[in-house]
Amino acid sequence: MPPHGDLDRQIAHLRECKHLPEAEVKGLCEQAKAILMEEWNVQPVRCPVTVCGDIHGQFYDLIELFRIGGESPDTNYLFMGDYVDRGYYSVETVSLLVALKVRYRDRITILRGNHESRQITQVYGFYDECLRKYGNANVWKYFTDLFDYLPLTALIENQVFCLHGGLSPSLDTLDNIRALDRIQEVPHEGPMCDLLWSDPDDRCGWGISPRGAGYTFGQDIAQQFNHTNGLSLISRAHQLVMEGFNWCQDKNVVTVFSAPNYCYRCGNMAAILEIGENMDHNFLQFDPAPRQIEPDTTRKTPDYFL
Ligand SMILES: [Mn+2]
Repeated sequence: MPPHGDLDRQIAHLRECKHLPEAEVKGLCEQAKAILMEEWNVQPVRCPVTVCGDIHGQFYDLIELFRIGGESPDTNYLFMGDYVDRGYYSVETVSLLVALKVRYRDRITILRGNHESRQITQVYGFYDECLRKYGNANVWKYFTDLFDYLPLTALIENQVFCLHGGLSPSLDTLDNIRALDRIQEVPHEGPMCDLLWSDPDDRCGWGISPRGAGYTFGQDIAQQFNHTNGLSLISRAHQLVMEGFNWCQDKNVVTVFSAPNYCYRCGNMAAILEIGENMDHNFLQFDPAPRQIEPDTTRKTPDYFL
């Protein structure tokens, strides 16, 4: 068998939206953990790279994303979190992204979103989906233990700062972020929480977030952060935007959202952001992939009981 035979077989299997056996998920997460623990809180990334926002278990739309943006590893990818919850295929989605990370570690960067959390996934679908597809919570535990190792942010060519949510009043510099101990569950408050939960806002300064976690930050905050750290742009995800991408704060911040027709009912387009050889920006928008009838998610019993 070729050196990556097992992994290539797993990736081919996952691409058909078939989940892996529990033992194979365990092995995959062990390999991924060894890779992610070598990565940084501010993971350096080279251009060209294609930056993607929320996926939320919409597996067939992830396949469409790869069709539009180029297959991995031919295209370099940076995913800004929220792989699980909401959609019907969190297991297959996160399994495929983690398998691609293990197979092509320098070609794909996967950051942590606020949904890559034990607590959140117990409320919004991933936990229930694992129980339904595996009959126990082991796979949920393998993945949520792995999520603690995901990098919090990435930095493309020292210019474009990428993260899931936004800025934190406790973090003025990239070095402040580099000093965080990230290997833990997402806390309810504090700098690590803010990076995964905050949103840009039309008002100046810091504001209370309606989400109940993180903050809102104004253009003045983003401008100061970019100036202090020599950045040209903050690229983030986390918010539904109807065109799939949205410039705000005088182009100091861009939101990228990559789940078309979010939750199968929001009617939005998705987008990805290509950053080229010369750090040029190009957005690719896409509509939902055609899909078969979705499974009945009210069913809580494992498949093999049927
Ligand atoms: Mn989010």
